[in-house]
Amino acid sequence: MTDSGVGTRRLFSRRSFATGAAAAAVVPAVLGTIAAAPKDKPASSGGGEVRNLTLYMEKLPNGEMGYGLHPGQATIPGPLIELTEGDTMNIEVVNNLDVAASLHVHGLDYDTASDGTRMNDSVVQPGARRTYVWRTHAPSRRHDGTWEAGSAGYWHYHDHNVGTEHGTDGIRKGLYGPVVVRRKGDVLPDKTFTVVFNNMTINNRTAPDTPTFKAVRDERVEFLVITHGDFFHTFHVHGHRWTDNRTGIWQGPQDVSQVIDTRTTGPADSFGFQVIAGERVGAGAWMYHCHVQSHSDMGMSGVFVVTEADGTVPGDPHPM
Ligand SMILES: [Cu+2]
Repeated sequence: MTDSGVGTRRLFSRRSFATGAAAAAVVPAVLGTIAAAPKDKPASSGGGEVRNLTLYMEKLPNGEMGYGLHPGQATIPGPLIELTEGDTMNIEVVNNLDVAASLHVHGLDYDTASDGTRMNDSVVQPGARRTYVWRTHAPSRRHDGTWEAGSAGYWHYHDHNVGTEHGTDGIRKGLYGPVVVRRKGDVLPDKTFTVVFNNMTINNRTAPDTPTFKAVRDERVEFLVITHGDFFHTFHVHGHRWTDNRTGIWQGPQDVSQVIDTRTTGPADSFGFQVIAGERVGAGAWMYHCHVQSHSDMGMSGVFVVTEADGTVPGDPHPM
């Protein structure tokens, strides 16, 4: 008990100061209000808004690669792209890399021309730009009476061309990012944290350089977990649990979904959930990590810091 407590404290105290800015840099803001379509613009085929976005693919100083919303601001993971069912997103991708690269999304509707593969001539040459179109839809009844599910969910995008025709090197070097499609009426989080298990890293980093996620007690926090690479992992966060359904929010006594605090995840898998920071457990430094023991020991671990409203954490000698 004492040993683990001391270890956590030391990790937490150092990280609170040393990695605050870095942590913020790898958790880009949600794109809640991107170029909403004016009234004279064509409506989305899904009945929602048409939005336009520009993404820059760039090399980072250490040789990694990332997507960013502005030149020189690429991050790993790339920016969170948020849509509501029915929306269409036109994404102009500018390739500032020295290799051909692309944008491939999971879970949304797109034509083969927007699938990001060289097979369909859907890649962007160095110095060039290309617009990918993502569509989404709400649940609906088919003509035969069965239901077609909507696009709502926790998804992700990544390169599909660097290194191999599957983007293996691009993904390994950081060309990936989160997507969330919401259903109208969904409860919105106060903040979203993206955790990407990419081979033996979290967001291409290992402890103690993994992201520190910060929230104030009682804030509604959303985690979006994505896996890439060659291994299976188990996402676990201390002190918090969620429902294994689309949103992580329990729908009431009729909801038979399992309540969990760990979930196994494999390559290209993605899921998300919302929790109330510190609910029933209080403020504190709560670990999140892969629960495959050798993986956590190799650095697949980070800290979710829940502060009191005044920014302090009980027992912490160095309040933020
Ligand atoms: Cu793991």
